[in-house]
Amino acid sequence: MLKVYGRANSSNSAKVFWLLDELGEDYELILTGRGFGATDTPEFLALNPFGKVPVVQDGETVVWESNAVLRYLAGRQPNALWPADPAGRSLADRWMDWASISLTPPLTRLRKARAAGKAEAEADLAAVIKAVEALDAWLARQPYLAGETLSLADIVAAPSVHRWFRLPESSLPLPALARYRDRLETNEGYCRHIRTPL
Ligand SMILES: N[C@@H](CCC(=O)N[C@@H](CS)C(=O)NCC(=O)O)C(=O)O
Repeated sequence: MLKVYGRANSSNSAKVFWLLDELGEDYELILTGRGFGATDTPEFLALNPFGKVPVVQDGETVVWESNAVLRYLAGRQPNALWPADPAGRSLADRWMDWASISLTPPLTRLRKARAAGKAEAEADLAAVIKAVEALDAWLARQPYLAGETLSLADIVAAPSVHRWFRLPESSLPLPALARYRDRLETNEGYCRHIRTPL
């Protein structure tokens, strides 16, 4: 059986748990990471030299880096979450990469700085607002990031969308993004793995 090393309150692990639910895949969860199993042991570092979760072990194959894990898992069976046609796949890939590069890092830095009472990282707020405005504009055209149905792109963006709506600045009028969040909240996996633990 597939083994997943991770923890529920890790956004990158949560993406993997959600996808596995969407795919209806059983897996063995090995609770790992802050507060759970150590990531600095020789055994874990042999799986992921960077000592981070999530990691997926599928027989002889070990995959780390959450978006690579999502692509690996979605690629094992045909499914609409990561379309097979190059154009559809590229659209999902584009938004996965964009969310991981342009949305999540400034939001993470901002949240950490605020939690530590540091004002200087407020510079990241401008980048976050630019990113959520871009999301709002895109989502005014279609219900999900890569089209009419949920895809890996939504799974990657969802933790940051959820966290955006917990910031005071989320009172900014971004109606398409708010409708998107409401749409995600109708998904059982989102509620279970993203909204509840993060
Ligand atoms: N880019 C990596 C980041 C992985 C990462 O930073 N994981 C965090 C949890 S979200 C972690 O392992 N933190 C240390 C720990 O839990 O011990 C990915 O997407 O998988």
